[in-house]
Amino acid sequence: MSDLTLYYFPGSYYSQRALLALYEKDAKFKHQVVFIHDGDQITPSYMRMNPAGQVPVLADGKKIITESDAIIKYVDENVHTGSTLVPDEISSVGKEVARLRKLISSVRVEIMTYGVLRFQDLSITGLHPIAKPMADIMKKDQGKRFAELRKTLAVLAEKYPDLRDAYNAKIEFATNFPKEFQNRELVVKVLNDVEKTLDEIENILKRVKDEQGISDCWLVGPRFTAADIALATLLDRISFLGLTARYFTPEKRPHLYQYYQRLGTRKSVQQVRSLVLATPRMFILRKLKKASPFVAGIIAAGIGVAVAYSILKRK
Ligand SMILES: N[C@@H](CCC(=O)N[C@@H](CS)C(=O)NCC(=O)O)C(=O)O
Repeated sequence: MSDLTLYYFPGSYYSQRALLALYEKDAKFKHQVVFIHDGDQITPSYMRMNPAGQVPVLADGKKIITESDAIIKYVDENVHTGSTLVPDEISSVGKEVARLRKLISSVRVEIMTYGVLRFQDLSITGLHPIAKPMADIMKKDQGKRFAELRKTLAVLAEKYPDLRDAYNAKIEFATNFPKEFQNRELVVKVLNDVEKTLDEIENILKRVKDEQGISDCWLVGPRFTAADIALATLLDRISFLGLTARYFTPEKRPHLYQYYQRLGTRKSVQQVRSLVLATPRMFILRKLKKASPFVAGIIAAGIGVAVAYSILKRK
């Protein structure tokens, strides 16, 4: 296993799960950022790799793995460093990891995310600054945006007959999804349902702590597993949407609150968060590159020189 490339977008929920798995296993991999808000994922070359037109995708040489759960499994089985993320379901730990992943994945995170971006008053403390520009676009003319997307997809479906079904499936999604996240009642219900899921998680964390007698345990004990990867991305998304004050504070779900503080000290989580924070820089560089590859090269070289200079100065 020598030639891994992850196609992802840093802000994407499922990409973050794949990234966490790779970082947890200390895997060497190439980064290929797919700008999903610019339509990179619907280009014919990308759709041929993943007909769902979604991130993440893992390439291992010529082998392509789609779906974050499958990527986590693949990385776990094929990268022989780090600890086991998906224990065999024959064991009781394996069964519990599978049960918890299912529970956490039952949260309708797309509706939660787009719904709160759309109805920003549902956020308690305000969106993360990185989410703000996107939320503003969504507030303005999302009807137009989705209509334009459907038009583009229809043109592509016509032009590339081998991908017609895949593009048509995306047109269907682009027709139905806006109806869901623009339905305020549904968004409120999804947010209320999260309370129930987190109540269950809080009880589990308390039980594991009492039974195992350790205060710094993860979801199934001392070992960080794929269940923790699922929970880490959910909690980061809650924070991104300015909802932590609603769901976990020292008073409300204190075990979950402590768990979240501990997540922040974990290297893999820090690595993913710094990629998310670097997104605006990536956007600027991409725009420059599109405008003029020559100018972008000079700017990138300039950044390199400045970084090298500051490192030398520190020595
Ligand atoms: N079931 C897929 C879901 C992937 C997914 O929904 N990806 C989103 C970003 S989080 C995406 O690529 N959206 C762009 C699009 O659908 O066009 C997985 O687990 O990998």
